[in-house]
Amino acid sequence: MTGDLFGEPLATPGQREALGAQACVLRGFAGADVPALLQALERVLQPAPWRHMTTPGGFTMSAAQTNCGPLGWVSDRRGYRYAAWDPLSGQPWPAIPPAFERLARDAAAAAGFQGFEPDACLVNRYVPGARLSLHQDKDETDYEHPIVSVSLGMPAVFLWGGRERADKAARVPLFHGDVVVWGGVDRLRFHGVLPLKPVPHPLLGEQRINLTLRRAG
Ligand code: MD3
Ligand code: FE
Repeated sequence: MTGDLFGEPLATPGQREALGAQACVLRGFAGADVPALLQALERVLQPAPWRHMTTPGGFTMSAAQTNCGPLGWVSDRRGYRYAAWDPLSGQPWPAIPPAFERLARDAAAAAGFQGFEPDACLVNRYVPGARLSLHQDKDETDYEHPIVSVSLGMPAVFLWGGRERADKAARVPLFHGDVVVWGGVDRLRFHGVLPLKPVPHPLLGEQRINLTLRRAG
């Protein structure tokens, strides 16, 4: 089912799907905020444009990335880590736009995590064929805080695994406007994104953009 807001297809807003005891999809939760999020993203991209980072193993990531906030996630031959400076510009990352911060706080609260104050926002951009292989998010200082992820543009199939890499992963479709909140016992679950299929989105064309807000430091 789709809702339609200014010509943007959205998942039926207000539906909440549990992925685990402390992880849930808030369908269409970004709803009316989408234009403000995209405008704010344009301002982040001016000082901190998309780039393809290198993994410690020497591979180029298929998703392009950037960051905003006091800390940004970076990867290169030396490893994965959070850094206060953009290695491309040598400048601090741009600030987290208020529209991102508000949405993250509201979504976290709706999922039962009060008082979420992110200090890092990783932005991933997928084009057809781009993917994210199964991994855990373990570069943050404290796993007590939830993670809020906002999906924009083309749909993707999210892989939702278990606590061991070998655990069978469920496939969860994520649509434009969906917000996912993960925390507590589900914080260290393995997860990934299947290669994107080319299904152009009316607003964003052949791309999927994912905002991932975290408390990293
Ligand atoms: C599930 N990004 O950047 S949403 C990542 O769609 C990442 O771009 C995906 O996985 C994307 O690390 C997935 C974000 C996400 C983040 C943390 C999680 C999903 C998670 C932690 C535990 C379980
Ligand atoms: Fe992740």
